[in-house]
Amino acid sequence: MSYSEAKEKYAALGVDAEAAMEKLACVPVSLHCWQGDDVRGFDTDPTKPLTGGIQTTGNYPGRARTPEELMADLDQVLKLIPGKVKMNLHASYAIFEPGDWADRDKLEPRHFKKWVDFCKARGLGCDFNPTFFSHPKCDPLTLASPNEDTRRFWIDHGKASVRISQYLAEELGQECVMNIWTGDGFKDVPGDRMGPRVRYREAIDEILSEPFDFNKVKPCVESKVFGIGVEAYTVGSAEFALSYAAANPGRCIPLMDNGHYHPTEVVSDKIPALLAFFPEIALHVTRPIRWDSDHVVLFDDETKEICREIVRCGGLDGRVKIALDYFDASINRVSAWVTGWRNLQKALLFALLQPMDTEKRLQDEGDWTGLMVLQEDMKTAPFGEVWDEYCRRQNKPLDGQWLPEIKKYEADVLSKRA
Ligand code: RNT
Ligand code: ZN
Repeated sequence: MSYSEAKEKYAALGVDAEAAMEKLACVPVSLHCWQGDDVRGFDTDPTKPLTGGIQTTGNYPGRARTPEELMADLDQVLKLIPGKVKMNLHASYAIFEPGDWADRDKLEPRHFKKWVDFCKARGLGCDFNPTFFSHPKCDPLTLASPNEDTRRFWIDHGKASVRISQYLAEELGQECVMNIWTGDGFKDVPGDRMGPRVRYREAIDEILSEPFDFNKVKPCVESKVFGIGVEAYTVGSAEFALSYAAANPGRCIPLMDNGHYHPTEVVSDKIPALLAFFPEIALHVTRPIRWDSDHVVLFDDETKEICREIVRCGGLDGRVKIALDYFDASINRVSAWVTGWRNLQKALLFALLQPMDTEKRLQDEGDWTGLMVLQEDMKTAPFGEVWDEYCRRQNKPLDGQWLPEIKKYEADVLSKRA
């Protein structure tokens, strides 16, 4: 079947394939820098293990070890993915001139100047994340620590991050989503659950007292159910993060990572619930397997359902800030980036190609028979033809064409990294 035949088939169902492709091409999605180097960053000893309840597994050769290597890998990714890219940086990816190393509480916008140049040269916006993990000042808590000194250090890091986010937004002319996530929590049954949460709330209050323009910087708090080594209790639980955002309109928005809930909960269903109250929300799209496993995003049912809800709720016009968040060290890292990105684009395009007006009408009329049949029919509609056309129009390789490029890059570049 050709694209024009596919387009006709969709048109007969009341779906405009041209409009779907045009819409998707304008939706920014954040590409996480941390897939390229297993969440190591450049500001601490790369031989030390990750802390904060997150972990990468695998030792596939070719991890990026320097800013230059990471940027080269990102350029390889950018050649192979359609859609509108925004970078997503962690504070630990600061780039220091010789003799200008700064600890996280002393970071300055200038430490991200090279990233600004990178983004400007490629027309990208940039999101930002303070890094509250994998650092000697984790005691092991950060913002929720009972230790005044520890808390002060991490609050100052958060404030520095607000200033850096404002700088990124101003330099790049696009809003900067600044996400606060800490792995603060306990391995075993706590003796005090509220104390750490009150300290966390007060610490975020202090961080967000740093001046910023809410039109440019979108602070969020990301919740989590548990992490490795912090199985019993997480300070920034779902209720905590959501309540913080609800209590701070115009200052903070909620962020949901679909790897951070109990296995039978789905973020797809939470999106419309939150959008009934919050003007803006943010997402980390990942693939959980049984727990927060941060696997590469697939074109699977829940990814499709998440995208369907984003589209249905009008989230593509800025209300939903979409970011990828996974890290796989067991396969070619460039391919992990490309696979997850392309699958999210596919899921968004697939969502844009659903006859949502008809579905809504059938539901409101109580025609559940018709709705089920229509939804099942749509599963075999000629989606692949539209996807191929979308890639062609963006001058990006079709499925089946990009892996050879990555293999070549692996042979020429990645395999030479000892
Ligand atoms: C961890 C959170 C967090 C991190 C990144 C690196 O469980 O999902 O978003 O993955 O900040
Ligand atoms: Zn996340």
